[in-house]
Amino acid sequence: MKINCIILFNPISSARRTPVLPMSLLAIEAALEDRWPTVIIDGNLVANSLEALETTIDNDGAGTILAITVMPGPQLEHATPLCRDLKRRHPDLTIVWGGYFPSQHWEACLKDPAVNFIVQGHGEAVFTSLLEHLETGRPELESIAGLAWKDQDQLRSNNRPPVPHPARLPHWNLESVDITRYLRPTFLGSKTIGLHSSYGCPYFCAFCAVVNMVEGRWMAWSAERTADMVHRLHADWGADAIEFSDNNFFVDEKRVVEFSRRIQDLGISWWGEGRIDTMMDYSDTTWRAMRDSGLRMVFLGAESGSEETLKLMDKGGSVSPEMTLEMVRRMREWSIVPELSFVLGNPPDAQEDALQTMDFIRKVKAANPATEIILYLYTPVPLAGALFDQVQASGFAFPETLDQWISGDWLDFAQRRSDLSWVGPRLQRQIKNFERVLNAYYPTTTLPSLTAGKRRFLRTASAWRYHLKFNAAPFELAALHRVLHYRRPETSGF
Ligand code: B12
Repeated sequence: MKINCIILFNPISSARRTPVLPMSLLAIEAALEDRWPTVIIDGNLVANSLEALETTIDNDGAGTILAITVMPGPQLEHATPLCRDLKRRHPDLTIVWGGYFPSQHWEACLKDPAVNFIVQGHGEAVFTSLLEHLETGRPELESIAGLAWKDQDQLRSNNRPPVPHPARLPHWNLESVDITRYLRPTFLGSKTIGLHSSYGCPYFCAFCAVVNMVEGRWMAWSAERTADMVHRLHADWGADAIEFSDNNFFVDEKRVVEFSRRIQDLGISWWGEGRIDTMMDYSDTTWRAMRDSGLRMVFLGAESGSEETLKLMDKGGSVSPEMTLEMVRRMREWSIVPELSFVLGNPPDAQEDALQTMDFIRKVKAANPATEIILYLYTPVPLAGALFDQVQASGFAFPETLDQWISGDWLDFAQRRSDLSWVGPRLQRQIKNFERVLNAYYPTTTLPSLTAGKRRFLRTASAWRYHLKFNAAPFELAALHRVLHYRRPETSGF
């Protein structure tokens, strides 16, 4: 086939349609090095995705590749009916899915008549080889690592692809999207934008989907390339804050110090994700360089207040509840806010596990009241290990079709808020009530609209509950949060 056009599509990724730079698609587009006509369409920015795609697809769709990035949850819910509709209208349209969801659940995706190919893992080389095959018949489909495809009535998945080194990949073409649409006001700055400067993470945490993508590999842009990108976004579009959504930005201390020094004069603010044990090993010189370069908050996986659970999670390294407390105390000295995420409700005894971690969170808050707390429920990913084995033994199984995956319960599951059998509704309510009281007594600092007065009012209204550990039926606090339009970053981004 002659490829006339490649449409790289970003389905709607949140109910609020908060536009986040579609970095997956910018990375894929850059790897194609203008060999084919390509257009990026972001469903979060167009009124009607079907109409927007229709204008780009000719006749029966022959020669057009629709390549879609799919995360679990809202993106899957948007992409599935959309692809089926487009396939009905353009039977010769070639549809390719890539990203976290199809990489982990390729069979459920490929079973669907609307989907022709799945690109698993980091897709730069995989997708390019697929396009070469579609145009010239070479390479053979079975030889393309990372590809899942239909061989007559058989579904086939080739070996996992190697993880490409981001430093050796072409630079993103920022002109391919309207950057101004991705600059957002947040607590970090008036023009905040997302960036991603590395692939992977060296660790194997049992609840994390990244492990399946990279199996412990971590590779990054150099400090120079990362800083140059920040300088450009600042100079050309006035970006004054950066959210590095790398799975683990802080793996390499030398890179972080050099990066911090290279952006120090920009006067921007930034945020990133890291590990407690890695950053506890950082020198004070590094902490000073990060602070002086505008680092405001670090997302850190504290995960649990229980040593046993951390072992069960294969957290690895030397992360411990004691080290978590040391870390929040140290960050207080550097006026950098720790944003700690916890995974609650882990088998075998979800109740005991959750109560232990909720108690631990009170110690964290006492050590550093500014600490941001994010609560997730343990949500299985297809990763062999003690945790997954336990939930499978209790009868847990992933859906086998897209229709099941886009059904209510599994959409909640994908957003880590579903009613999991080993947690049960009573414990789920206890965790929600604890979160409610915690977010009243210690309201998030990431909500610019929450004035000091409103924060004081929330704190006063919840003080008795927090000190008496009385979390049941916090309806008055729920009403207050509604009136104050309170929202948490983990559900709606900053
Ligand atoms: C930015 C982001 C968001 C943004 C949306 C971005 C968007 N596209 O509009 C927001 C904040 C809205 C968001 C929301 C959610 N997210 Co999110 N998100 C991310 C994050 C931090 C960065 C993604 C990114 O751009 N990476 C940079 C690019 C370069 O890498 P990449 O995406 O992996 O792309 C490469 C490959 O995956 C592949 N690829 C990807 N797409 C495509 C498409 C094609 C056609 C091809 C060929 C290849 C390909 O090739 C790319 C280049 O190598 C990732 C974690 C991460 N660091 O990657 C989590 C992540 C994907 N999100 C996750 C989750 C769970 C969610 C939520 C469900 C959270 C929630 N509780 O609500 C929601 C769901 C939203 C939805 N489904 O619509 C999980 C997915 C876990 C899983 N089980 O699969 C991740 C992995 C975080 C984590 N560590 O757990 N997210």
